[in-house]
Amino acid sequence: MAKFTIKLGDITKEKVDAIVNAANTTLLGGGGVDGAIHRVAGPALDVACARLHGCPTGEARITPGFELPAHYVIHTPGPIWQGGNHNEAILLANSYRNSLELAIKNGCQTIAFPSISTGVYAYPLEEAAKVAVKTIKTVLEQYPQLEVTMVCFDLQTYQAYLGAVKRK
Ligand code: AR6
Repeated sequence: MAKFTIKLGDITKEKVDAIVNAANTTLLGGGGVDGAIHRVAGPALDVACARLHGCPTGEARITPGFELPAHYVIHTPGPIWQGGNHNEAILLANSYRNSLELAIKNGCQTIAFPSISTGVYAYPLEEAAKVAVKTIKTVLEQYPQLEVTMVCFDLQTYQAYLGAVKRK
């Protein structure tokens, strides 16, 4: 049976096959979790990302994890919240689903996600958690070997994802 866990923590410390990065469409790094991942992975990640020449919102790209404990980093730009009528929910679901599918294609079984789009990109937390949990659970039904963890950086985020799991 697939495992789905919500935890509080720092995703750069996760010893998993792949961590997901809440990136931007340039893939050239930024603040938030993206900045933290690039700092710990080291400059080789910047070089690998530059070679990818960006990524459209909702799609995903893979690189090695370099100095991170995770083997791979999967980079996905989530949607910027623009009020909710700009395909935000579909694009956010695409980010989760495409990241999982790319991880599976690369033989990953253990995958950790941050809360995509709920920081700088201002996606309302409760709504984002609902989309994330629903999308991850749907993929997990087809892939019983997977172990997916949501790594929440603060208590409010942790509680929102726990709530979304309970309500499902
Ligand atoms: N581990 C886990 N989660 C973290 C960590 C960490 N080390 N650090 C921050 N978070 P954000 P976005 C949480 O803003 O909204 C970047 O500049 C954070 O508390 O990182 O998708 C990119 O380059 C929040 O809950 O990502 C883009 O330009 C969550 O990660 C833009 O920000 C996401 O917040 C993407 O914005």
